[in-house]
Amino acid sequence: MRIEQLELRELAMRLRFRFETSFGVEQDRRIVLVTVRGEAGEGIAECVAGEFPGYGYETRDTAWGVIRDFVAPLVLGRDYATPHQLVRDLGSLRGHNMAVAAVEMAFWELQARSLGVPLWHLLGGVRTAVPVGVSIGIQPSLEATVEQARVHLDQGYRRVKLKIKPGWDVAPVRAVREAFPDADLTVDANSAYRLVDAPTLRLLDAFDLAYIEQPLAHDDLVDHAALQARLDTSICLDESIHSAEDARKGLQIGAGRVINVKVGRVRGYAAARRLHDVAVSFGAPVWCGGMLESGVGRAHNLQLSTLEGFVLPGDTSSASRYWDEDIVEPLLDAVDGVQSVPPGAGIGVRLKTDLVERLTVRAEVMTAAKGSARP
Ligand code: OSB
Ligand code: MG
Repeated sequence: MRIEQLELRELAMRLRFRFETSFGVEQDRRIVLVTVRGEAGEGIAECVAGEFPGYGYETRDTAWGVIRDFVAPLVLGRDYATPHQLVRDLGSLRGHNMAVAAVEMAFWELQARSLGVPLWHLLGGVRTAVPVGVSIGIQPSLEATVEQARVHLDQGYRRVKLKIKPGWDVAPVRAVREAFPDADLTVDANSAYRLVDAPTLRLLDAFDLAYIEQPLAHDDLVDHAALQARLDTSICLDESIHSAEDARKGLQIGAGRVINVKVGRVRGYAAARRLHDVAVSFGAPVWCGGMLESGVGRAHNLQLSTLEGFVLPGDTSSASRYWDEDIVEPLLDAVDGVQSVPPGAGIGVRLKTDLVERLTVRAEVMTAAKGSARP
């Protein structure tokens, strides 16, 4: 399939809640959508690079520039039989995984649509319903934290993840655990601790957490292994894992026992699938993380979550939790903590084009040179 056109679009959207983590606060989001067009139609994906380089180094602007200046010239006018050929062509670009992933994911969507099948068929998924949890930002008080946990557990969510940071860790976890003795509870530090904080993190062992997500540095595996040896609770790696090879190394040295997979962070579906296979071979459970995506990104996350090894609830909670009005139909809302994978071809959702037009603050289209026959 020849790639005729790439379109970049930036949308301004406002979350229904203020989301505070150890690395910052967000509510006004800028969503970057990437559309890949060919003779057979189009495929779409969301680039998950943030507004601010607090989770990873990429931002919407670095991703935009990398796609326009480096990815587009490599893929426009090329004829790919499979997404793997496109991945190979982008192998010369170092880093910028979220930028590369967005184009790769849009091409998978295009391919699935042109074949008339859901994308998960091409990935080798095994389920059509995905259990999901929620990620709850740092709240102004313990009472508010317990209340947020209550609201979401009442809605049927299968797991509650609390964001923590130094000074906001044992107390909120104790409060929520006391209120909900049987809840599936986890925490996410987004790299806010150092190995010297091990005594504090060990206090969390008392609360029967399913895992502690990314306690140490974003680029570390070695100290995580030292910490894991001192904890009963499993460590789940997020920021530190950028590839299947990272996962192999992390699991091999015992840096954690669980992995949060985000397609954007690891450079696309081909890499996410390999990472998943590595984790399964180690007997390590994985789950699908979220990046406060619009319906486009979350529809993609659901496709990935259908793979066999995704045995823990993911962060793909309801559209109506994030947005007053999401940009896709059908609306991806969880029922009793389970998201059904929409049955349609590709990612199974359609853009609300009028709404997308209204939310757009920037757009750029790149087209293959006419008649350029590139193999
Ligand atoms: O660490 O998983 C994370 C959001 C933005 C950046 C990083 C993370 C998160 C979340 C929210 O935890 C997950 C979601 O609801 O999309
Ligand atoms: Mg995380």
